[in-house]
Amino acid sequence: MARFDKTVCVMGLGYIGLPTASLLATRGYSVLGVDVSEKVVGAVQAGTLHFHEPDLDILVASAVGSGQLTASYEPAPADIFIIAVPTPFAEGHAPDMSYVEAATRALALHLRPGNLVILESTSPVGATEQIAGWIAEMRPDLGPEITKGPNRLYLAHSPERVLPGKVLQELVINDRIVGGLDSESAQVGADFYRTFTTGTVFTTKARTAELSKLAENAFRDVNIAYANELSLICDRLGVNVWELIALANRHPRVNILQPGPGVGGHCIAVDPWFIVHSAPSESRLIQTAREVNDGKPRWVIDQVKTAADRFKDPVVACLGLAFKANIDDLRESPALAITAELARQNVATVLAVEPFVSECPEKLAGFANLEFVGVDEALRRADILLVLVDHERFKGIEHEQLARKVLIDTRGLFR
Ligand code: SAJ
Repeated sequence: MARFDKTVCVMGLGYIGLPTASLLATRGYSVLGVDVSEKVVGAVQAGTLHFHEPDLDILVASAVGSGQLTASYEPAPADIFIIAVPTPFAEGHAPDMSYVEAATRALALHLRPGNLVILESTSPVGATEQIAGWIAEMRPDLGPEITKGPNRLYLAHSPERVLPGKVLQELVINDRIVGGLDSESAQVGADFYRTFTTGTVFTTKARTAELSKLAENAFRDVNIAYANELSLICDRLGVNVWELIALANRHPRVNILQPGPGVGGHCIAVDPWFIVHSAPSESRLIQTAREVNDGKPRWVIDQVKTAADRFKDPVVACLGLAFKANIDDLRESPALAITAELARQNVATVLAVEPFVSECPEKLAGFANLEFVGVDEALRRADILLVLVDHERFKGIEHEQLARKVLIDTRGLFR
């Protein structure tokens, strides 16, 4: 395997930064991972994981064990800087760039001429230009224009596109877009990605790369909204939505996605708003899709309320809290929100089940009418089974275990 004598500083050791840092380290780069969280830095220094992602534990242990990956709270001089910090939304769905700004200002102090700075965080259009502005402000010594002259830097945006649950495969095999502030930046960035990915690396302008990432996630959101809207229509018309979609998808040019309890995660439920925020009157469809998906949890709660009315002291088992199948990620999870809301509104005694999490999540703590239990206990005690996540573990539930229970299956697990 080729080895690279370059140093990389990865800002943010989360769901993207940590896998990227570990992969680079095992490819021979000397990598410093930087994070503000004590828990995260401590875990990485010990060669362990602070979240679940298939096979990542082995990669992190090997990267740290070999001495190629270290973790710290502060950046240090390097050849390449990667920014992989969160970009949530703030008030009014405006993108919150404060983490990107803090990371940029921290690394700016360590920049040297010829360095490559890559923004991987999903960002609104114009973010890479903003980064250039912050660096220029911090480092006037680099010249009036930081991507020109003898002291020049290379600045690019390369949006991450990996699917949680398949991060390690997709980091390597996915095609990548590298959008530079100028064509040299794009080229230098692309050459870097070609050293550790097998997909095709495409170069473009930074703004195009930024919008491409947002457009990809908005595309998925709009398509999921279509499936969710169909599920409401089917319910009204007495049609099984799962059968309907399976049959419609037999058409050679139709590929409808699956309805669910709503859209979660830190990406699809967030990124479309960045488009809406920057071009509100032109993004009506994208906005409506967001509203349709955000409205789905309410509809599910209403279904549970209707079912609960049939029992004297109803017990509802909420199967799954993660935002999607076979992961432990609870961020922006509609399953978690629905479970909390059922307890808050005292709709029933709530049995929360999440095989990927060992302790009751903070958001569910403190409800007297909620218990965090295992799947078998939930199946034994529940009057109403609310399937919120299609975890593999739940697929083993036998039909006899559903007898005499009301089944509300938002994922079509028992279609
Ligand atoms: N969902 C449905 N029905 C479906 C598919 C998904 O309800 O048919 C729900 C899921 O349950 C989940 C949400 O949508 O709550 C999002 O899940 P996902 O699997 O569609 O996507 P993420 O958020 O895990 O990852 C997405 C991916 N983007 C696209 O597929 C366009 C991934 O490639 C990106 O890297 C990631 O966002 C990101 O980080 O932006």
